[in-house]
Amino acid sequence: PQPIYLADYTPPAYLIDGVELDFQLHPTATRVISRIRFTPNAAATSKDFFLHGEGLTLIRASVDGRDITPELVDGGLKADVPDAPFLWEAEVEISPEANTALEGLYMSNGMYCTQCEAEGFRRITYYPDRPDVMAPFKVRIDGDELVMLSNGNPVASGDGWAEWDDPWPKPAYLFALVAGNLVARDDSFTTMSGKEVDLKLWVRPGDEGKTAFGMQALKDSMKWDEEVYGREYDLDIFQIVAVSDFNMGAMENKGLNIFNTSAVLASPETSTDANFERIEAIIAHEYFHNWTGNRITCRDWFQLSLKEGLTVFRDQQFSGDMRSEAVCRINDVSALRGRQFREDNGPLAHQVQPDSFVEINNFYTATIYEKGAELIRMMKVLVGDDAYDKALELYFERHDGEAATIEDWVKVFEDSTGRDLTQFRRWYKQAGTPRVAVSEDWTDGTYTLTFKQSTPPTPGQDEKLPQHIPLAVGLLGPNGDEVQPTQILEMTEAEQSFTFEGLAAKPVPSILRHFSAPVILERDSTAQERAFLLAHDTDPFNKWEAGRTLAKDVLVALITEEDAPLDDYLNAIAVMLRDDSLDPAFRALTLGLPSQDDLAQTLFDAGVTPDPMKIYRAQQTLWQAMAEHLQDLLPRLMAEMEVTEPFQPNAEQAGKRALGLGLMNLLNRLDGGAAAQTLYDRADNMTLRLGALGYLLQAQKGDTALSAFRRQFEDDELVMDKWFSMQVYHAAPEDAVDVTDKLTKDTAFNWKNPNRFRAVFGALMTNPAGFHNASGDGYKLFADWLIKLDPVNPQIAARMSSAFETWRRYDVDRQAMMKAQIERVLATEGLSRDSQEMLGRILN
Ligand code: DPP
Ligand code: ZN
Repeated sequence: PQPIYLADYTPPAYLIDGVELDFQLHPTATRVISRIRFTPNAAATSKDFFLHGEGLTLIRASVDGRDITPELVDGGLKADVPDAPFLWEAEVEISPEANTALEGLYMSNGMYCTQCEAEGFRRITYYPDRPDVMAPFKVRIDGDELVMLSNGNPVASGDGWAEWDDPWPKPAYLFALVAGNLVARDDSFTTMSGKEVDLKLWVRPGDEGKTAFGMQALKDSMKWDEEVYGREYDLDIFQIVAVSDFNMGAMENKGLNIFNTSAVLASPETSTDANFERIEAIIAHEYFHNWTGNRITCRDWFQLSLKEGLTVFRDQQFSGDMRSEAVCRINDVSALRGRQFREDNGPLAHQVQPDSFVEINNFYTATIYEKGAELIRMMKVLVGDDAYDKALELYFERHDGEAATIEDWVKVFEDSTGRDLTQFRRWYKQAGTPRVAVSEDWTDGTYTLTFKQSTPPTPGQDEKLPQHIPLAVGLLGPNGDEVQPTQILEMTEAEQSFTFEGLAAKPVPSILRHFSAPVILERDSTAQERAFLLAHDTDPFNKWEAGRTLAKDVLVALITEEDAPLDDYLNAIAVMLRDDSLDPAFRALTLGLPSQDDLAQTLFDAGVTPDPMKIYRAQQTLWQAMAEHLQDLLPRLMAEMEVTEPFQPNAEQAGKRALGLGLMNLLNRLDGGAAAQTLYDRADNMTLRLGALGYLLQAQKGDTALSAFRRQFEDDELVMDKWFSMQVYHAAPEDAVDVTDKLTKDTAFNWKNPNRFRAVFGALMTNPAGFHNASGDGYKLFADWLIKLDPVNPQIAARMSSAFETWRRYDVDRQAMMKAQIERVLATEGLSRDSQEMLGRILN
């Protein structure tokens, strides 16, 4: 497959004044009639008229009313058209039912729906399917569905038809159509200028009881975007539709967001606290796209992070305001390290603004999203909060209605603050995670911190230049008082020193507070110093980080030296847990251990070949030691974490449940599942029920609960996803592959449904000791299923192939086995471009 290059960008030959679409719905033979008013683009360098189209049957086409026979070419059509405004009309036929890739117009549970980002609209009709062509859309839908929706405002409807009008020019990737048997939760929102907006959350009949939380999250998001960014909603109606078969979490189509059911449906009986939190964040994310993504969109897909990085940053700010900022930050950084650092340190590493791609769907990555958000966070730290607000004002003012670039974005910051961000731009163009090594010096009352940065080579980028890194640093005195409040040190050189004068004694530094830059900090430190920071740091992120590095050091020692002194760690954790002044959610996070994948990467970076079983056993050993060390504390603390009020999915209750369950993880190792069984039997919400089920599975006592769980929830797809994933996730390393294999043979394993597929195989990815079982069976099973899924849903197959992205970390036997499986998938006849690109990159 041929790559597409950013450097080859040229402006569109024709722009569009307006689009009218008529859909005559039919499961296997939908007709789409388009009327498009084109105008030659004065800025164009070519006059060639090309429309994208894939899998379309062209019935007829005309220009200004005269029938024409366009030349059908690979990926679209060409035609001779006037060098003046003209009307293009075409009729095509498509089969939504045959569309299993879930891109374009497809059917999910008998309901019509669309997914057009990035390049799905070309599967609906012939069109310049590129984001820099923006147009207002009018849509008419004919069909016998109860509810028929599209973007914008409703115009009129009758028996068997409905018309919609979206006045805001938009690129085709934001087009949406939904039709089916749906019911709505209705609400309304009054905007800052007093405009009343209808809100509708559409679900299948039976799911009405799971809509309240999502609706509240939407209203909170609308209010927040007004208060914090001054952004008001711009249509008479805002709609969300929940769809069972969906490749992504959700999609920000103008005025008609389409959501994976997992990203919007919620109830205490069926959703965990983590689900509620994720749903709130995704609803906010998609809503925020209305300004950062829709009103200002991307010129081309190389600019994807322009909208995604910024919108992730905005949703992170929102979650921080709605919940505990410190806890949200810790969770965001954990996710960044778990997914983005993994990506950045392996064969799939790429720039936040890539130079080329084969299949854009492979670039909806943690780097574009989460690292992109970190870059914006750093810009805010560098310019300051007020300057950030001013820059955003200018951004909206200058680029509203445009398809913009990342360069436009950075320029706005330069113009509004007067700062030169030339070096900062490297963050967008240089892949890989910088390492920052720290050393200190204390001489004659002067304290000096010296930082050295370097970024390891990434595929296609051997040479790395120094980055502009904001390092938030504070200093603590020997008694634990803060002697130097947080200060932003701007690092721009490969090596740089900063001095602090006037200190009475050698301080303990707290570096990279609030995780002020997406780097790996390398600092040799003692357990005592880490414990000191865990006890005294005033920055919650670094306080947690101190506990995490303490745990990591202990685990690495357990893995590499078999025996390790645990006392400093255990004592520090006991002190932390007993500290009632700390938020239970914070304590729960600090009680957690670094993931097996994180440990594998850490070992690899230190030149040690990670052994997945040793990593697994080290975790188990440490948990057992923690359980024994803390056993007197457990009953009292667990009792304190009981929530007596009725269930609320808020941060306060969620924190108590999280700590309660974290403690039960320890107790479970002492009582063999007894407390977990009691909890399972009396749980009245999914957080506790699922937590208890996990511990029962861990204690190999899960059979009864599993059957009961299935009986209770077998009609609930989202809960059954949990039933599947729990079994794989909690399977012992030697059983995980068999458990997975057996589940794929279950009658309820509807593998064409992305959520169900991910429930099973995503869980296997998060059970590294199971996946990397020395037999290689995990690799083989995984590859078998990628081969099976690829022709049906290439996007998901390609995404899941990242299970193999870390293959070079491991020992020669595992490497050989993984390589053989990657090559076997690659050799599959007719393998999608998506999977070819991913696996090809992974291999090289
Ligand atoms: N729906 C995806 C998102 O919101 C892609 N735009 O990130
Ligand atoms: Zn997004």
